[in-house]
Amino acid sequence: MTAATSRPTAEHHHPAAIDQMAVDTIRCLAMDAVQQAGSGHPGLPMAMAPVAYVLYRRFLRHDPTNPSWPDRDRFVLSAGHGSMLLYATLHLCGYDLALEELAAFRQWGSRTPGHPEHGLTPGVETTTGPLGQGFANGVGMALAERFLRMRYGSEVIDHRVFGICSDGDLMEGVSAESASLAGHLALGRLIYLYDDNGITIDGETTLCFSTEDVAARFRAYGWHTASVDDANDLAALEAAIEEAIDEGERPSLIVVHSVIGYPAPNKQGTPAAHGSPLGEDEVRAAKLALGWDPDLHFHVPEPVRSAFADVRELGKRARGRWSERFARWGEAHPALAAEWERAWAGRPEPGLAQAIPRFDAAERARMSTRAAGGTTMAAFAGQLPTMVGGSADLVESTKTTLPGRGSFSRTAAGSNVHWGVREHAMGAAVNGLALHGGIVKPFGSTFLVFSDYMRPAIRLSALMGLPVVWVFTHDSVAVGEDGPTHQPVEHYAALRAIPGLTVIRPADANETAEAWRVAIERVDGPVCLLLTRQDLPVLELAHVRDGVAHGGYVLRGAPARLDVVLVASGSEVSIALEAQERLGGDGVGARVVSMPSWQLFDQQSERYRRAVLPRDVPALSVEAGVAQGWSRYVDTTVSIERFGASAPGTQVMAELGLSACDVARAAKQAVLDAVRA
Ligand SMILES: Cc1ncc(C[n+]2csc(CCOP(=O)(O)OP(=O)(O)O)c2C)c(N)n1
Ligand SMILES: [Mg+2]
Repeated sequence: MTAATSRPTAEHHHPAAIDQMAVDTIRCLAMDAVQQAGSGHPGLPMAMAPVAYVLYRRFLRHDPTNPSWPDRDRFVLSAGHGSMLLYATLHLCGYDLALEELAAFRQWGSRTPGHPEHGLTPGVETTTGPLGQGFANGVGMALAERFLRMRYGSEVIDHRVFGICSDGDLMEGVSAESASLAGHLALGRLIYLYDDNGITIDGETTLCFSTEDVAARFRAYGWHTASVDDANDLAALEAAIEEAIDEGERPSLIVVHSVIGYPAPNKQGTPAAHGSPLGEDEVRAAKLALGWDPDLHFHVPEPVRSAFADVRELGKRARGRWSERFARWGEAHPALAAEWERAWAGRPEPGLAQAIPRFDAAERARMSTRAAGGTTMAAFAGQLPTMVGGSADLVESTKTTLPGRGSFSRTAAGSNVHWGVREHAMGAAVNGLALHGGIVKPFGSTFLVFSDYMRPAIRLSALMGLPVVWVFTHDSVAVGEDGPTHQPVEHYAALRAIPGLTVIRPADANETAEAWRVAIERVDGPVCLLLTRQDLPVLELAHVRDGVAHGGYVLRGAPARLDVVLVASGSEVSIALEAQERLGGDGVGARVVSMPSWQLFDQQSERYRRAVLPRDVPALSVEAGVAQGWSRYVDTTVSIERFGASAPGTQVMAELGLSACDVARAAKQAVLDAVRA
């Protein structure tokens, strides 16, 4: 009989003893789950159990029975490898996450995947695992909180964002970028606890990080910092968190010194505790060190279970008080309240369809799609009062300003965020805006070529199904003189390869306006708009706009006999139209299909797709990038299989084989090949 099993019931325990028992329960649940799964990360949960416990039991305003209450505090486990810390804590708090789910850690179909995934596990606010992403998501969440608080008032939105981050998080550039921005914008509702354990996978941080004074770096960013010498000192943790809350103005980083894998006697303090099960013997030894019965697995002592009842009770009361405040506020401000409801549903104000502009070729024959995008944003801005976003220091170029809506700064909650030259942080913070809720539509913009700098965040926006918009301009080698470093060629293919990301590359101003409408109306995933720097003809055809939602459509049919189909996207559509005329002159009947979006086209019926791309007619794609992937639609491709060059844009396009003449020649060859075959 061990000390643990002979312990009396809750009422005989000093509160401090209950605290300790609860912290140790988290530790044991984590050890057991990782051991049972045969994989996972026990070290962080064991060491940081006191931090999670103190946060969830004493500070976090949350209601386990209602994980999506708008004014809840957010918690972000940026060091997602420590997922068992979160799962164990959520379970104890009474979230809908049964002990069986913990026992099915990392198994197919469980709600306890290796790293936390938003939308899968109740109480998990974001998907992270790529280090640093969660940290930067939290910055976006704090930005959303400030924006909404200043728009709707603190009766209805007034909360904090807490998080735990690790050495890896703080080595990653994305956390540095976003911390710099958070400091500049004085996002004082943001409080991170840094697991300073001196260990990463490769060994001690003396290998590559320990020279850096992280706290000093954060102070230089404009953060408040504090430190706790021993992660097991609950009183010190509470004091540091209280101090961070009182700080109010600056975001806070609390450096918590911990021992990874505590109290496993042989593996604590070593990388061996990071990412693999401790082993049966070491788990037993660790449980014994805690005074627990080593034969008990997935055990939650009754006093601990009952102790967490107050978390649910307090949470319910806090949410109840909020609901009352919200109801009173709604009565006093019915119009704002209706707007709030739509915003939290991710919907625009009524009148979006009428607000989307039409472009008349008679008025303006040529226009870049970035300019059309800017005009469109200005036109629908009134329908999206909580739209927040901006550019990574290229707003003059990407033309993504919401006119009249001001800049977001430390003193004003404007809609236009100046992300600075921080693409990666922009991406992750835009995801955070969406994750927070109430912001319709968060967006980020830069040159297409720099999407590489934020690709991890784009990928996660798709993985999480977030309704964000990525606006990438300067979308081809036609940008010209800036040269190959600034000329995307592989980027269309790279973005289309991301599952769940709707990529739209409109052919003219009208397709651009329609692309924005599609983007605004999509509530379950990200949309990426690829827009040109250079002017393009404004297409006069009546059905141009309607076609976009179908992803691909017949823009201009063959005059008589159909010999070949030219399929193009974006700026190459007008080249295809020109080629069509040339071909007609030579007696070849060509149809031009505008294909702004593969993803949207693929969602159409087989019948529709076959009507656009008949099986028995040769088809040719025309796009100013690598051909990778086009073979699923066409027989032949006109593409660019190299990097671009520094020269005027029209010349680069022509030199690289993207003139109407080249397209017509390739089309004739395709017709010949089809006859021979
Ligand atoms: C972007 C990214 N690179 C690499 C990894 C793989 N990885 C997971 S945890 C980790 C570092 C572990 O060190 P630390 O963050 O200090 O966590 P600790 O071991 O102290 O729990 C690495 C490299 C990752 N998850 N994300
Ligand atoms: Mg570490």
